[in-house]
Amino acid sequence: MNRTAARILVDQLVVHGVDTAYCVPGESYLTVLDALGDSPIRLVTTRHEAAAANMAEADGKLTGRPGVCLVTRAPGATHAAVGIHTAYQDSTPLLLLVGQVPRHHLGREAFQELDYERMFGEMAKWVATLDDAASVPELVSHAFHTATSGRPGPVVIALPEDAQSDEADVADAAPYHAAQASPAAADVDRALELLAGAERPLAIVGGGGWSEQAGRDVAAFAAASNVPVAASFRRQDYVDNGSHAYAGMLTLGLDPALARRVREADVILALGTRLGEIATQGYTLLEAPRPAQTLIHVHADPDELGRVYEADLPIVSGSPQFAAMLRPVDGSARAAWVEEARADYLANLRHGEMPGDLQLAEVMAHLRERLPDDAVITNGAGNYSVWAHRFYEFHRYGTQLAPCAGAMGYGVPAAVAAKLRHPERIVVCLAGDGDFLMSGQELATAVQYDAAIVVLVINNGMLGTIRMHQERNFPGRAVATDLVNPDFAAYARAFGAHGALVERTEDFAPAFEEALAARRPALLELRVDPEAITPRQTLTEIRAGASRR
Ligand SMILES: Cc1ncc(C[n+]2csc(CCOP(=O)(O)OP(=O)(O)O)c2C)c(N)n1
Ligand SMILES: [Mg+2]
Repeated sequence: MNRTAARILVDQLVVHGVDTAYCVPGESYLTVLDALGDSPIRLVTTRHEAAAANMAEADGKLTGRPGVCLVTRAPGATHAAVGIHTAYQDSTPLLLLVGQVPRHHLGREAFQELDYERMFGEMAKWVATLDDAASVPELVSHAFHTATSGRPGPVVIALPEDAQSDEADVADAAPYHAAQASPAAADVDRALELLAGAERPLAIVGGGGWSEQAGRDVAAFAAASNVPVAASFRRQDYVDNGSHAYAGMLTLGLDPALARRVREADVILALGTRLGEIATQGYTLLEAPRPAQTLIHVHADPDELGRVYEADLPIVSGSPQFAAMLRPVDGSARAAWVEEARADYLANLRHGEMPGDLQLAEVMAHLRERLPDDAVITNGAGNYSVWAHRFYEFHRYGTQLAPCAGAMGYGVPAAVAAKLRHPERIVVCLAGDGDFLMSGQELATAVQYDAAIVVLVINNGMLGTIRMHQERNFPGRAVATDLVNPDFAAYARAFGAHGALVERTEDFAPAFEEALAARRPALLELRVDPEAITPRQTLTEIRAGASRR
């Protein structure tokens, strides 16, 4: 039976298990939209393509399957690009479907034409153009396999307007199976031998393609073998933070004790992580290219091994596949090493007093106690996130949605996607005053689709992160970092959400309960003192320190 290419495409999405897609409609892909209209896929209309792409990215992080996003030609594609870049850096499976000019206009710089292969060439694993209706099952199957196999990442398919209505009689593809390498037994033996012989071993977990079981396997191995485990940047939910061997995360605002521990380690097992710029503090904790520590580097993508670091034992493997092969080794001689690492981590959870009536650390400590293990925490970029990362604890995989790529504007869309995926869970978005307004319009999407998220806008009246860097590098000179903000609670209420202002620490807990009880999207503006720029130092202290240099 003949079907249009658009219908075949949508049927393939269903075959591959897609149940939700995020879009901003456009006239360039009407035929595909129409085919979606009577498919079982829930199509979520967002208010900006960056948000649509970020929602798809977050969904990909949550499910391990490609999140799906549809946008129109160049204006939609360029808006969506930030989500594609995040998916690339965060190793998240994602499929972007983007409208394209009719084939006979290609190359004319027709209306809103862009060459997506060039545009997305550096931030997608694969960019393709739909040309032949009969090849659509193969094209889409290839896209799903590419997005999920090896190091996961984004794939882009361009949809020329005229090609969408071409017809063909072709069978559907079979559902995709992501392919991952497993380690050779001899390599696992050698890795365990190195770890058994170490005096001060350390595991660092991160990267894409993780699983809840991988977290359990690593935690069990680490506790039984006395190997402390650190999470890399924004991968804090990979291993239960309550487990005995968990030693903290390699993040911005890194705990100096953990930094010391990485430097002092004699054997490092890097599992899944690329050992990126943030996790290695600018490639210094492990010196590039030849670290002082013996390095076992396990990664799903052979191209990552030896790219920066010369590993003593490079192993091509998916993280769950490697974790499943771990067997306890005798680490009884180094019990103290693990206990110290754990004590340092717990000490770093304690906070001191910072200026202002609203102590962000206490808010985070409250959330740590109050929220169930399955609550999802999202954020974008900004110094406020340092509190969230440091003072919150994660116990289950899939509860932290935070862009490793560091893009502002991620938190609200990610929260909406999380709430639609897990309506029964509490979803809290943390956003800065700058960060929030890069995607605050998505409160409309939250209201429209009944996604009762709670957004905490941490308002310090500035782009605080950049101000901090200015005070360090150009003390006393704040350029372009002050913000005049709207009344955030009123803004939320204008969307039909619950909105309230919190100015003192003691008012937070009741305001948070009220926000949850509202059973609709809610926003709390947390007004904080701009002096409280990090949990360790005030703005004045940073300026004074820099002036003395
Ligand atoms: C899309 C994007 N634009 C710019 C930046 C650079 N940047 C990083 S943090 C930041 C300021 C964030 O301000 P705010 O959300 O108010 O958080 P604060 O640092 O004040 O806590 C900026 C501009 C970025 N990371 N992403
Ligand atoms: Mg701010």
